[in-house]
Amino acid sequence: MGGLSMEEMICQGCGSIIQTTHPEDPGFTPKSTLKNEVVLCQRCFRLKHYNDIQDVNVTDDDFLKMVGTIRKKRGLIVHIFDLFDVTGSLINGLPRITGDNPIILVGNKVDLLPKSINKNQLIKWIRSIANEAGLQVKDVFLISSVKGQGMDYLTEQIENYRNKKDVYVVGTTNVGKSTFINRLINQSTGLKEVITTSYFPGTTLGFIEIPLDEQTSMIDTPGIVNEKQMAHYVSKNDLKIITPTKEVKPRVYQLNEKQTLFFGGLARLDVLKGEKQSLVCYFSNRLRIHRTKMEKADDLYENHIGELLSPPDKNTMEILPEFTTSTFRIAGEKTDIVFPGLGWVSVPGGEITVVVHSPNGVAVSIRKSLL
Ligand SMILES: Nc1nc2c(ncn2[C@@H]2O[C@H](COP(=O)(O)OP(=O)(O)OP(=O)(O)O)[C@@H](O)[C@H]2O)c(=O)[nH]1
Ligand SMILES: [Mg+2]
Repeated sequence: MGGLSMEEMICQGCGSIIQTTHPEDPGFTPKSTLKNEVVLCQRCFRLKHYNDIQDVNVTDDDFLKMVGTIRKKRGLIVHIFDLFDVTGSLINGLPRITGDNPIILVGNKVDLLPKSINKNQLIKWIRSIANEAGLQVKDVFLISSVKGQGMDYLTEQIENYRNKKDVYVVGTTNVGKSTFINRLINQSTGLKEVITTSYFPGTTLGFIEIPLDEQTSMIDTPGIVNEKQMAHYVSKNDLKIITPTKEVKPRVYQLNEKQTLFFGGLARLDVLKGEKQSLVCYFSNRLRIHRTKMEKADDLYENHIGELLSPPDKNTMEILPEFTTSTFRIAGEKTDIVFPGLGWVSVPGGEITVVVHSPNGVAVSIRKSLL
């Protein structure tokens, strides 16, 4: 067997084809590095060593096309999604992309949720959301790829469900697909951080095959871009603020009728009607929450968006879509009001009417409280 020609070299970090001619395109690396034992593209090298993201010429459509090739393959689809952003990270109509291959759903980042959360309730809610999204799934799992929770059980179950076939790990950008596979690699070989990961969406650029045995592999894939995700409307710096990195601490606010909460400047909740209540807010601990009177809220927003009410910052205010509002009348059951990609507010029983404001396209929903 002859040596690999350069065209066939794949960057181990992101799955792109290594090339030495187009710095703006995926897989670029200076010629001098080709003699290294492990070849990383320049983008992966910079991400790894300087945590600096380089934009490349790849469109959302390129990713979709690439992942769509799975339709013609046979294997188990492991659809990873983000438990902190279920509605933003579940892929509607996934079978259109992955064909009629069997699917299991894996909710990642369980470490971010409060420990007191009811796991069965959570799985039930995920199943109902999956149904609405047109997803028929074999099973649902909850894991933390960073902390390791649920990993052993999932590994066992993947072995069952895959029927000696390949395993395709798919999902929206940033849900932790590569982190998940890195953990598996680490468990079986001791090697650390083999695949490049980062808090920026769009890190993985091509398929990365990790052998499971002589015949079959687990395949990391580029994330699919979901326009409904809050992540697309904030700057890289703001993304750091809204993305929790550890268990979210509940923050409690007593709200009277005609009072308002702002979540940075990215979302807003008004209590239109109802007795005084304690609203419990579950958001990244770094996202500022601001309480005010409803009558002052519009002015406050006009005058202080990008400052007191941030994120967004002065630059990203421009790309943030206008707010749309929806009204929810809640009675009886304890209910969560979910702001996709940001967090949720838990409202105790009682009767209450709330008006929520969120960027157009990032639709707020409600669910039976998970706590
Ligand atoms: N808290 C927490 N963070 C996680 C977990 N898994 C991944 N992350 C973080 O989520 C971010 C994205 O992780 P990646 O593994 O790069 O995600 P990906 O799905 O491969 O993303 P793309 O390649 O862009 O599609 C990183 O900042 C990870 O550290 C987890 O279990 N818990
Ligand atoms: Mg990845």
